[in-house]
Amino acid sequence: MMKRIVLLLSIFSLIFLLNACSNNVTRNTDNPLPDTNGKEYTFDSSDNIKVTINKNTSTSPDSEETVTDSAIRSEIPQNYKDYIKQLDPDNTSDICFFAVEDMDLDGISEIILATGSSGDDPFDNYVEDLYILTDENGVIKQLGDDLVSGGYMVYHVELIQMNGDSRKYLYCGLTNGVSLKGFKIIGLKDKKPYELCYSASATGAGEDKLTDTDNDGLFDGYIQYRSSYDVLYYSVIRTYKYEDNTFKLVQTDIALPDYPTGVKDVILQYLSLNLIVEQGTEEVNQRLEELCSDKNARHISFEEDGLYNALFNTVMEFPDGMDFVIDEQTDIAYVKISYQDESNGLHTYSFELKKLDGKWTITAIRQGQ
Ligand SMILES: [Ca+2]
Ligand SMILES: [Ca+2]
Repeated sequence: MMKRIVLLLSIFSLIFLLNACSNNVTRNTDNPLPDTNGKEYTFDSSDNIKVTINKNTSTSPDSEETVTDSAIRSEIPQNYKDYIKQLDPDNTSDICFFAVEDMDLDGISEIILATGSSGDDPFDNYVEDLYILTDENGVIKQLGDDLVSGGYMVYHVELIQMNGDSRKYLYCGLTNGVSLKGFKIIGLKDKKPYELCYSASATGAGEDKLTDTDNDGLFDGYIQYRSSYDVLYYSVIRTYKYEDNTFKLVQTDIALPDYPTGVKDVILQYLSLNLIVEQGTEEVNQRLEELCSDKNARHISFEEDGLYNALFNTVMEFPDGMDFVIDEQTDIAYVKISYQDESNGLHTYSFELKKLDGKWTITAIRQGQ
């Protein structure tokens, strides 16, 4: 009986430690990951004993779970603490994440340790160092470098699993502390950490989130919300899907403005959508077809032609935009545009437009004329 009480107390203290350190999902403050609905995460200790933690509640694991005394450690081994201390002697932060997990499924567990304060609120948390270590018969080694690097702060660390992939990955929530949330996912291959995915807007504004569409705790993709200058201030949602160990863009959705009335605005909207949209939704593709009926124009790569800056300057009414020469008649118009790319190369296009049912539509685009 006494042994059982000690065991239960140990389980509670381990749960408390892991919850307090890694991610307190019972707090409903802006959780960066979708609700995993009580999914149970398994931490595989170096003693090869499994301890299962129910993330959504602070109750003890089910009675039938395999738990032994040796696996229940309410403290992180001192030699791990000593090891990371000598990696960064000036770091006085507490350990905020600790897990033992065989990330790459090679049969050897890795030790994941982070210092700082990691929780759900991106603006209150800060991860200073993040390490993946190995412990082979007491010999501790670091795999790769400190995984906190790059321009954005890491505010959250968590072990995750992707759909159709039994390996474990390290999710790092990223923020600039103000207007941006993104993430990177770190995997392990041949004992080296690598970035499976990095998704955070370079503009400092945007929100990127992992998705778990069937809510089974395995992530199947991610979504990027963008509305800054990188997407010409349109509201854009890009959806990526995880397949064959890689993320693929499957859909771009845009909050479409009204159909433009003027000749110039039809061209500007067509060029803007053309630059922003890849894998558009049906609605977005339909708008593109309404704006331009010239099927051959689909093959023109305005992106390769360095259009973005000139288009941005034109839309924002800044200097160094595109030059327009417009010959507009009753229901037909001829427009020539020219602009310089960043290397001062000159580009020209000519457009023919027709007015059908009161709407201007581009009927032909010719390059270099
Ligand atoms: Ca391993
Ligand atoms: Ca899923």
